Amino acid sequence: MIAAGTAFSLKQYEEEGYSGPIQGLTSEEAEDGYRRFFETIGQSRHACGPTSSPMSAWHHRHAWAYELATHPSIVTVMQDILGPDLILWAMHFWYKEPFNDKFIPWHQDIHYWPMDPPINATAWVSLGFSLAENGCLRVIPGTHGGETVHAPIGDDGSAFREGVRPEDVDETKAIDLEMAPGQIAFFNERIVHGSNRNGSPIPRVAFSVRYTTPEVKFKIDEWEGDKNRIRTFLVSGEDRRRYNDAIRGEPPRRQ
Ligand SMILES: O=C(O)CCC(=O)C(=O)O
Repeated sequence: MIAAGTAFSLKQYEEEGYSGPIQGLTSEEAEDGYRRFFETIGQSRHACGPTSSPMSAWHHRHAWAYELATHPSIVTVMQDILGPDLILWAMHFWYKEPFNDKFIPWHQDIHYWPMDPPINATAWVSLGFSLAENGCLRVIPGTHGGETVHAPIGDDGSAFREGVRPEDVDETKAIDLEMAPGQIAFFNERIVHGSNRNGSPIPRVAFSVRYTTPEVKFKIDEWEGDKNRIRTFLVSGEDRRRYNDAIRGEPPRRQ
């Protein structure tokens, strides 16, 4: 069931590793993002299907995506979580077309990232409807206490090669974060989360943005992922340390 967006709770975020959803975007803003998403992948929203378009770092080149990534509803909550000095470092669109058989395995984000120290808050923003039927985001509250071993999944349906081992996951505690357009959930770098297949005709269109603080250094040279996906943008406050000047990004200009 989709809950009405409530206020962000820092207490819940700290105790359970996540909070939300809140109603962060207006329905017009969500609709605009939804439309631009399909425009960018060159598909009609009414006849959409699989795409081979890359889904990361659109905020490096599209002003509308940068504006979504730095929406005041996101920045205000990030300031509550991380403090006044905020660095936006990643954005990824999570699209599941109708009847997409891929699932996102249970995982902790910090397992994949080159951050030292590992400090991150993610905003996961639903542009359309995210429902159990189309594979909404799922979290297991309270699993952010430490890092858990990740191992190969061994299932062609998994969107990631590795995830948390089944014996370390208590799925009975999982929560479906069903969301209406414009709703946002916030979670930290250690909470165990994932999502099921889209078994419905409803596309699932969402994006996540990742924020950190200037005290974090990206060990970009050691990272085996696509190095172009990580750029640091100072969104509020100051960066006195300048650890990541070599990968600083420039916000795109509106055309
Ligand atoms: O969208 C999903 O189903 C998974 C999202 C996710 O893993 C993330 O934002 O870290």
